[in-house]
Amino acid sequence: KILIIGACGQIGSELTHTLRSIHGKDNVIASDISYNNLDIVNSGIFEILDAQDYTSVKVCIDKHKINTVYLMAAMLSATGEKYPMKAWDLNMDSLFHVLNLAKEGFIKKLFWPSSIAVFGPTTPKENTPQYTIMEPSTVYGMTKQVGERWCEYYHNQYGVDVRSIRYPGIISWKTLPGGGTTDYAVEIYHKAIADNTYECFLSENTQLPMMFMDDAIKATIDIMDAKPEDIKIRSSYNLSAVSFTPKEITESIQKHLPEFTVTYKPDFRQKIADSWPKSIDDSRAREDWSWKHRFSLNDITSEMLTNLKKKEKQSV
Ligand code: VAH
Repeated sequence: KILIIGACGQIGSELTHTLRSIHGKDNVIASDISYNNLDIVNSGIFEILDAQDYTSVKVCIDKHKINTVYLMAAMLSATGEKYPMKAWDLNMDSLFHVLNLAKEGFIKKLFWPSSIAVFGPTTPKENTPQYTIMEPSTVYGMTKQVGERWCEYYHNQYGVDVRSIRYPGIISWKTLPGGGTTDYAVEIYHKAIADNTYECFLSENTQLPMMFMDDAIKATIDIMDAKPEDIKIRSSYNLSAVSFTPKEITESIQKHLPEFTVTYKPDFRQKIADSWPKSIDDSRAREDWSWKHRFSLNDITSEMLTNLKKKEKQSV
């Protein structure tokens, strides 16, 4: 059986739905620290679980006879800069607990997300390689960098089957993201529909690697379904789909909503975004486990506007 820790979050919620459709509803246990996504809470087996509490995680794994865990709970880049020690404790404690449970044989296969946040201001920004300088300047990025080292260590020393990908910014319409720097690329669609205008917290030429949620979910499932011998990188794989700026996403929205306008008011998240790459070389993921993305920026815009309009009609 599968346990998703952080199932109420932006990626965790869609991972829950997709894994349930593949493996059957009762074979996927959703868990989170609170009931903050009623769609998830009411759509199958749900457990309140504090990812920082080793005993609770172990009890949940025993109770539901779990053998695969997706650890999707974390404090993201922007919030992590407001609460550095909380971000460190949450992101690291939760990872150590599942790595140790895997080492002790209670978890057979583990997924842990890394991020392009592992890269920092001294990293080459264009087509960032799989192996390169990594001096992350956010606490979140530091937790991802050291988390990758621990994943590789637990694999090499104890044979733990942990797999990881460095997610770019993820764009989706079903669940709002929380506390990220790339969240502008989700908010902009909601505001385009609601107000036909958006005040963007990044400057217009801030190019960042991004991906539609369906691509991110497919990559997550593909890497977990791959044969162990095909996963040759046990720190974390670079992964990319598209890269664009707020200006470019605005232009793609204006193809559907010609009157849509954006103003730019960069805040503290500009410094975080400026420390990250503009584009990523994900050739190793493409070679090792046949990764390829599907959604272009225009596909993303069309999906987002269509589904958000539908969602808005249902909610009135
Ligand atoms: C964040 N969405 O903004 C996350 C992600 C690459 C960005 O890690 O913090």
